[in-house]
Amino acid sequence: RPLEGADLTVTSKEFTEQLILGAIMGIAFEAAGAEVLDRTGIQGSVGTRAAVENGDADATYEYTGTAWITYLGHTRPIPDPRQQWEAVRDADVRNDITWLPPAPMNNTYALAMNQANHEKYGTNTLSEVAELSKSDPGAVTLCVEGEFANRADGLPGLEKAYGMDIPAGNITQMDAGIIYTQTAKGACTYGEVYTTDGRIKSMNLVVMEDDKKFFPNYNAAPMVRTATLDEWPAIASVLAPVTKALTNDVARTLNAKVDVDGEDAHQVALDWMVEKGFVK
Ligand code: PBE
Repeated sequence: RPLEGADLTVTSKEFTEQLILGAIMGIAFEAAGAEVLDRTGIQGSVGTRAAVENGDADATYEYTGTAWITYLGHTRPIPDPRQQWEAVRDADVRNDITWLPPAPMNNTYALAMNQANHEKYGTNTLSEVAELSKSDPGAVTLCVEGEFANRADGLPGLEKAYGMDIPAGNITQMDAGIIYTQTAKGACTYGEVYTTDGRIKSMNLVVMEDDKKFFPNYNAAPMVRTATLDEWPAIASVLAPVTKALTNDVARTLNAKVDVDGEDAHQVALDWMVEKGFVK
């Protein structure tokens, strides 16, 4: 077993998809013979990144666009997903972080609304939301997370890119999970959602098209400490087939098992790893 003798710590952010991806990574390492310490579930992107930078963790599944804009400080996304990943990989060398090849899955931010509001306001694109914010300022109320409210690839950048001007009083901050129920209820006209979240479908929400391509690609990819990878290069070949299997459909299905059906994230990850033959 290629990772026999390795002690590896995996981390993730606190939301469902991240808990599942962190569990998948840990299970892959264990199946290859490593001892794994689970430090998944860290609050927020910045704290999770810090854990990998300072050695509290060896590896995580991170999103390319998140690194490019939020960690590496760039303002313009690179439209091609592969080139976006390459640019992140190249830029992070100086931080002693190595990016392994990305998954097909792309979990981007979006604004979504319930069916009744969709019929009432008829918006289908973010440009139309921007128009509505000018013609009927009271109509555009938002339910968002604190992180989205403050990230350059979140609300501040979105407002600038689309020329939206949303009064602070129209914006309510809440935890990611609560946004879906509040949006479905119509407590806010638009909720900030993740496009691979299982609740978009189960709650019948309508996702606004990012017609100006403001949001970057957010392909999930292993972000690993270079020192760890130098010691255990087999990490790359252990993760490669697993990462390749992570499509948007897989992410949505696994996320829904947790957020819609109430299953446990680690169990969902393990079941999938067994089903796919990554764990015997
Ligand atoms: N995302 C969507 C966020 C949350 C989910 C990938 C843009 C992130 O974790 O960076």
